[in-house]
Amino acid sequence: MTQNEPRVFPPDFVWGAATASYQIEGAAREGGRTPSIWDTFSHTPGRVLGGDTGDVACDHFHRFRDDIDLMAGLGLGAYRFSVSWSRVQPTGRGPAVQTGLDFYRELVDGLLERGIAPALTLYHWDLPQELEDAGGWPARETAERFAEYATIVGEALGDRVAMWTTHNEPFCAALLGYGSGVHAPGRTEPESMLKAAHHLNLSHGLATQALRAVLPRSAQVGITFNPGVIRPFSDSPEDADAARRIDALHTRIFTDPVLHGSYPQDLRQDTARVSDWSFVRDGDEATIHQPIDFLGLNYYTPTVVSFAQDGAVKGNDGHGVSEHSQWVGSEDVVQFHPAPGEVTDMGWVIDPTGLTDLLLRFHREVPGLPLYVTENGAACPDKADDAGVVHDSDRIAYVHGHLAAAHKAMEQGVDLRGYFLWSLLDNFEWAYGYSKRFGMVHVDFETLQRTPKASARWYAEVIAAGQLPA
Ligand code: IFM
Repeated sequence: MTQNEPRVFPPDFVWGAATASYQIEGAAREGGRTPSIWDTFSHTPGRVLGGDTGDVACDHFHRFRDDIDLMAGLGLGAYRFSVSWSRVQPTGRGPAVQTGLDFYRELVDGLLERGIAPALTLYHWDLPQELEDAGGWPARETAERFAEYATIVGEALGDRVAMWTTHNEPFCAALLGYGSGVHAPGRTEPESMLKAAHHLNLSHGLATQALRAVLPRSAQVGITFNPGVIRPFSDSPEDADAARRIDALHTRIFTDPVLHGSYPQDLRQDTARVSDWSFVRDGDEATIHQPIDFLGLNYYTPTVVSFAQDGAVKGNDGHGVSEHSQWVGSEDVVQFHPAPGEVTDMGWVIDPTGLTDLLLRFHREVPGLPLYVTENGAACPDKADDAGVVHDSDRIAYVHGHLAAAHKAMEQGVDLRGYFLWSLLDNFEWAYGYSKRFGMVHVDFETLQRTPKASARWYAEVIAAGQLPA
């Protein structure tokens, strides 16, 4: 295919957009909802830029009907959202709260009425604070509680939601939450980080079993990862080894047990000085290795690493990986480098080839498993004109480039079923608060008014045409 030909997607390709509960819902203290770790973290001075919190966020809890109208106006075929555990089972134990479940039932019904398929994620990082107080993800019991929560949500919505995801980016929940501490709950405990990763994996296995027991047979169950696209700085064997170490810690710590049923031996060796991994019990890896119906992949930017000559861990890849790479191996051996090229407002280099590489990797690793891009998008320094419209040609170029990269992977045989743009709305970007805008719909955080950006209109045209313009 030449540069000048439009890229046509299959007629049943799923065109979606994604959000997450804590980033958009607000209504933090309504309907019996109790604090999650992100409520606690964001209310702790110094944790989130500008002291921003998700107390109000986009107020989607009250405005979800308007937001569904916006989605319908764009012609979205699917909407990926997450459920707030604290809203449906406030203490993380025991009976569900009906008002919480009613909110998600109304949301799902509203989507279905407009012909938009709901794609539900059970966990996008907002653990009920009570469970964190009882030990959080480093505690094995949290995995068991998660399976109970999965049953509650599965029983409530299984008759109307066809696409179920257990976790979004467990990398962030474990490594950023318990390793580097830049995300909630803000702990910096190397062994807890590894335990958290294992219990997130275990909870995926247990929740998948729990969902299968209550969902109709036609329901699709999967998980979303944000695997690193790790590139060695040079061709040297030392830099290849640095890339291997970070790939193990960032990606294979999750993908190997989930997709293949065992932890990588090299990861166990690399991390031997912080843990003997005795928290992995007999049978755990088999439990984690449940059959899944699809794999969700999130991609934003690649990571470049090298061997650090002087043994120091340096640089920052923008994800916080560097802050915990010091626990990989018996010596501190990895240096992060800024990848060359233009960057988004997050400082993340724009490199669509990484998406093609990522899709091809998992196409080869798990042949026959349908893939979705469950997140991809750009934070841009948006400026509204006098009419309040943002002309975000930078975001359009980013999405265009990445859709073309996804199409290229499909030409090479990748079974890619859909693409979810991150994000529908500007929202609470975790430790960056409201300072970073990823939305294709602008949100005025004073008035909460929504205004579609140029990218929203562009995406609607792509969806309507089912193809990317040349
Ligand atoms: O906003 C986040 C989202 O919650 C998870 N994936 C990455 C996005 C951009 O940082």
